[in-house]
Amino acid sequence: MELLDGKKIADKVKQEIAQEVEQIKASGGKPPNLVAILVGHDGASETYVGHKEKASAQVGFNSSVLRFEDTITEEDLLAEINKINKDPEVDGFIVQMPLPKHISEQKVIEAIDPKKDVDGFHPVNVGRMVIGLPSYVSATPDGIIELFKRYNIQTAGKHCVVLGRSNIVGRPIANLLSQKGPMGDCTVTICHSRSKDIPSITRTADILIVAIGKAGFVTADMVKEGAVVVDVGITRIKSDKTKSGWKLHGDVNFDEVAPKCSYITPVPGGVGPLTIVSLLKNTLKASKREVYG
Ligand code: L34
Repeated sequence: MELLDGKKIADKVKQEIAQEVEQIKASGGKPPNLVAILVGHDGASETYVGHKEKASAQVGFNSSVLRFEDTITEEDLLAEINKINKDPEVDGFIVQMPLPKHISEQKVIEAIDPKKDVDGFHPVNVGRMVIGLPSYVSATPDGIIELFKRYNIQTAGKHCVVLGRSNIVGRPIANLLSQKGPMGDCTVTICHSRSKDIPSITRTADILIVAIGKAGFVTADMVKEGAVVVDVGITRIKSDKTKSGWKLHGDVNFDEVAPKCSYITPVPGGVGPLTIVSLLKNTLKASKREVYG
């Protein structure tokens, strides 16, 4: 069993990005500029946006967080998004999800200029991704592909089972892995809450990607010997054994599943750090006008 060390790979990719930013600056260009909008004070969102800020600084980007209270109206938030769409100084921006219940996430996503949508959530980017046109690919699926590339994991002809059909993870990763070409050519099965006999399906997976948000859902009996297992889930459970008072749990019961795997991601330190790095990659692309010219 080998660990897919997301932290290590993320550090390497950040170094590569930092070098490129250095070159841009050396030749008189401006560093990429990323803005993150954070509404309210959700603990996990604060952590994730904090990581995005820190990583942006590490690679030499300009970045800032625009904070709003969770009392902001949908109308006002949409107006703020419009301002950033028009701001020539901003290359890319994201609105951290989830949003308070009175704000439509879909409306917010559709208000973002696809050219600045470095989350790759806008229907234009999703549609372009699906048909293989240049696009911003959402960060978690892109991070998983990056991890496979760096560990030389073969995908062609493999059966990949994806647990979960969310717009930001399950559906796009299933799509990417089924596409023609390197890091694709998988036979893909998507399972979800209405699937029947999930264990009998996951047992046929050469590659198992789990993104359902249920701590410890995948147990040893659900996994084939030698499978590659990617755990996207992060559930915070109260604990008196950690400094922070929280322990993070993946969707996979790591201790019992890991011995059966050829490769497996840990939580934390697996997919999470690559999600951050893929956002940086998209922002660099945005500043170079690589996707839309
Ligand atoms: N708009 N909303 C928007 N874009 C995104 O790409 C996200 N996501 C998801 C939630 N909402 C979003 C993230 O940023 C999930 N996500 C995310 C980002 C970073 C990490 C995990 C999820 C991460 O850094 N994970 C660390 C542990 C962090 C901790 O201590 O809690 C890890 O090692 O897995």
